Order: sequence, then C-alpha cells, then structure tokens
Amino acid sequence: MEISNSKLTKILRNVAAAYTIKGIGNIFQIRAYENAADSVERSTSEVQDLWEEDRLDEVPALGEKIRQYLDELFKTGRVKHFEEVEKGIPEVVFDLLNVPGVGPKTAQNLANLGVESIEDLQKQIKSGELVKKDFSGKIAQNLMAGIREMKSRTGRILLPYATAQATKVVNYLKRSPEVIDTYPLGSLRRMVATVGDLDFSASSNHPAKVVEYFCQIPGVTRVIDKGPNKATVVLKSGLQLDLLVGKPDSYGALLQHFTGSKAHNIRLRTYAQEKVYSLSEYGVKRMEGGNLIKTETEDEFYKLLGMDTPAPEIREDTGEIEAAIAHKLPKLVESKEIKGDLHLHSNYPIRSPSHGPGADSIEEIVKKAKQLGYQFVGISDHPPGFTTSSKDETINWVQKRTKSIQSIKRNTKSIRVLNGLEVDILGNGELSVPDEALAILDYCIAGIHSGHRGSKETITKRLMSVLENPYVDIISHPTNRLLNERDSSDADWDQIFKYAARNKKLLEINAFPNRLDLRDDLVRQALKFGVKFIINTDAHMVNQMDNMLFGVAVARRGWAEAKDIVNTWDWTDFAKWFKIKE
Ligand code: DGT
Ligand code: CA
Ligand code: CA
Repeated sequence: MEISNSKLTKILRNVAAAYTIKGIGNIFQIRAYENAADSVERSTSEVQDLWEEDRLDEVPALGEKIRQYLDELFKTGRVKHFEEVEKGIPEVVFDLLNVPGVGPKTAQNLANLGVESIEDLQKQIKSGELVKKDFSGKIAQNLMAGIREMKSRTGRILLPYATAQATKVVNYLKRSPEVIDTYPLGSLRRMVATVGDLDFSASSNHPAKVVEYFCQIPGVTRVIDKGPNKATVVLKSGLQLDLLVGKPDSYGALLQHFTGSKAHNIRLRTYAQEKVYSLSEYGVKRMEGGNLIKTETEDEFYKLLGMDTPAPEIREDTGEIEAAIAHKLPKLVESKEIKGDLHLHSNYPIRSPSHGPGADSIEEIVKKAKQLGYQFVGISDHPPGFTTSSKDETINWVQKRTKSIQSIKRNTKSIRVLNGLEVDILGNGELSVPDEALAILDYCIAGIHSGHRGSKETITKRLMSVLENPYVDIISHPTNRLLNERDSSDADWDQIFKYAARNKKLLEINAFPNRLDLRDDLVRQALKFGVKFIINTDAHMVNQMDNMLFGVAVARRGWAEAKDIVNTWDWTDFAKWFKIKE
C-alpha cells in the first residue's frame, strides 16, 4: 500500500487529536505526534521510500516509538495502537480537523451537537441551527471562513519538496545516452512558492527514444499522455511530471517556452509578432513561412527579439518584458551574496507553553554558519512564556542566556555571533519581553504567533505598535501565512511598509519551506516604499539553514537587489544598521 507524505501527516495528526479528545497521554506524547506530523509534511523525500531504504532515522522528530508504529503501518497498512486510540471517535471528527481553525475539542463538540459532515456544518451555520444549539456565533462565522479557505486549497506542493523530487528526475534523465541536456522548468524554475506539476526539458536528436525512457521512470503508476516529443506521467507519490523534448538547434526556444509563465509567453508572442517573428516550443520563425532560426540558448532567443534575458523568477509579465527591452532589468540578489542568518533557534532551554526549542546547540549552529561561509550568525531563541514566567524571571533568563552567548562569542574567531531573541507580539501590540531585557540584546525579532485571524484593523495595529518600539529590529514572517494551511493575515500593508521604511525596521523574508513570508508580491510592493529586508531561515535544526536559497528566490521574485537585503552587506554596514558597537 502506498502511503504518501500527506496521508501520513494526516494519520499522525489524527492520533494526536484522539489523545487530546480522550484525555489520554500527556502533553509531551501529544506534541511528539504533532511534531512528527509537521516533520513528515515538510520532508523533501517520500517517507515511505526512506523507510524502504532503512533511512527513517533521517526524518527529524520521529522518536523510537513512532518509528516502530510507522514500521507496522508500512508493513501491514494499519497500526493497532492508532486504531485503539481512535476507537469510538466518530469519523466526522477527523474530517472536521481539516477545517482551518478547528482543533480536536471543537471537532468533538461539533460532532456532539450532531454535525455529520463538513457540508452539514456549513448548512447548520447558514441556517442558524448551530447557534440555536448554543454554539458561539462568532466562532461559527470563523468556521465558515475556514471552510472556504479549505475548499480553495489547491493541492500544490511546496517548492523545496518539488526541487528535491525534480533533482531525482533530472538525474534519471541524464543517465540516458540519448539525452544531451535536461532541465527542470515551469513554476519550479521560476521558483514559485508552490508548484502544480513538474516540467522537464530534454535536448536530444532522438526525441522518441527519450520519451520512451522517461515513461519508464521508477515509481511511475500511470502514463497520461505520450507523443513523439512529449509525455505526461504520474508517480506513486501523486506527483505529475511533464516532459518536452527538442532538437539542440532550437533548445533555447524550448527552454523559454516551457519555463513560462504562461502570461509572460503570451505577452512575448504579441511583442514578437510586431517584429514579424512567430514563437513556439519548436522554435522561432520569420512570419512569412520562413525556416527555423537557430536558438540554441535562451540568451540567443531573447537577443533575437532585441531584449535582455529576464531571470526566470521574474517572468510573470509584471514589467520584466518592458525592462528587458529597455535594457533596464534589475540585478537580482543572489544566494552567494548572503553573509549571515539571524533567525535561528537553538536548544537553549526554555519553559514555554507555546514554543519549543530548536534541536541543536548554539555551538553547532555557529559551526554550520562557518561552513556556509557566513560572516555573522545570530541566535534568536524564543523567550520563556510570558504567562508562565514573571517579569523578573524573564529578565534573569535573558541575562543568563546573554552570559552564555558572550562566552561563545569570546571563543569564536572567524565569525561574529550575535545575541538575539524572537519575541511574541501580544494581542494588544505589546511584546512578551520587557524593554529592559531587550536592551541587553544585539537585536530583537518580533513576530505574531497568535490570533492570526484577527481583523485587518487589529493586525495592522499590532504590527504598527511594534514598529514604534526602539528595541525591535525585525518583524518575522510578517503575513503569518502557512502554505496549504493558513492564508496570510489581512493588514494595511502600504501603511506598514511606509512606517517600516521610515522607522528603519527590517521586514523578514522567512525562508522556511511552508512560510516563504513576506510573500514575493508584497516584497515588490514594499520595495516601492524603500523598505529593507533580511532573509532568514528560521531553522530549528542546523540542516534547515540550507533553506536560505528559497528565501533568496522570494526576494528575487520580488525584484530585490543586494542593496535591499541587509544580510548581503559587509559587516561594517550591517553592524552600523543594527547599531552594534565593537
Ligand atoms: P504550475 O504547474 O501550475 O505550478 O505552473 P507552470 O507555470 O509550471 O505551468 P504548466 O506546468 O501548466 O506549464 C509549464 C509552462 O508551459 C508554462 O509556465 C508556460 C508554458 N505554457 C503552458 N500553457 C501555455 C499556453 O497556453 N500558452 C503559452 N504560451 N505557454 C504555455
Ligand atoms: Ca508545472
Ligand atoms: Ca505542466
């Protein structure tokens, strides 16, 4: 039986919910299942494939016990323990959990009130029946929005997962002697945050043979379409792959066509017609029945049209064609220009009901930052919970942690280690840590970690009041979206951007795979106001520090240049911005 990552994620979430509903197990056991579910969801490999290769230990956050259960699941298709735990809980409860904003308790409560399905829930909210049964009208309205959000979900996959899968396909194609060259194209090459299907090109003098070879790729379950130079197949993971094969002479035109976007291509075709060229995936021709004009590379293709080559990330017909014609394309920021990462969570102990620590020590993080060739690295743990610690306890904790970071600073030569925190922006716009404690830090990141569904006015107010705080340097993941899970919060972004620029506050481009936040379109909007950014990985384990490139992709899609991104700056300028004295 094939169990995809998304199915496995749901299985693990259901177990956590069942524990909660029945009140069995403790908070740590429940969290273990939730963490395992998150980890599977973000895994870039199919977990079942890893299991088959005896590599389950490479998936973070899977404890011994859960690994045993997965063993049972992949071997037999079921887990006795899970079935026992879920016994007696109606099926509808697990369906309701798919609605954003519905937790285990609410789901059970709705089932107790006689809700039979999601459709039924919608009906009962609309008719007012649910509220008559004493269910809160306000929560009911939120659920309605949640259902709408759920139904608009597209089943698109996250870019890092798509990238990892595409690498395997490209490696497979490269093994064919008939393949001269091959690339992942489409939304993947444009580095869109989520990807529908994976597109590949191949250059070959024997297209039919390459198509044949492609249709035999390991893991294929269905060949949807097969022609002399193209094919579409579906893998057992549910992933769809498209292949287009072309001759080397026109390979540039093929690359260009299949990279897209569709909007970019359509505009380009109109523009080419004015120049009496006709464009297609097969190549470029003069309009009046001319022969194919050689376009071996993309650069040749665009040059033929009298324009520079826009980076794939900005081919969305949002002004790049005009800029390319005028030779005024931006010089987009590049991964190799990144000199540090400031949003990193270590395993430094905290007591917090809402945040967990990272997996690795500060020393391990510093070591990894050195390997990445960085000049500076900042540790930004969550502080202890403001509800569970008194003001004095929090200040003491910050002082103690500062001492231990200082000792690491003293013992570290080749890289600068900075002392930061990621504090919560509370409902009223205040921070979860008192200013006296923030004053000790090198920098402070503030982020919203609760009440994301607040009104536009509330969210704007919360963010604006933080932009006033002299100790805050960075707003983390500003829109708080979680891809495929939670929409961006609503806020008056123009007002926020204006304020951020004026008060010299950085907005974060968070590179975590399911965040990619600030979004690319908002990055571009913010740049018009002169906002500066920092790209951070928000890593909770050192290998996640490798996600930086996905944050850089967001910046590029937002037309950002190195001058707009403070962590591409040299240390002197960077330290000046943060007012760090040395
Ligand atoms: P996706 O798969 O939804 O993430 O987005 P894309 O951009 O990868 O779209 P896809 O896979 O449908 O097509 C790949 C590329 O092929 C697309 O970026 C541009 C090109 N293409 C597809 N359909 C059309 C079309 O109707 N006209 C033109 N000019 N190009 C197209
Ligand atoms: Ca595609
Ligand atoms: Ca496609």
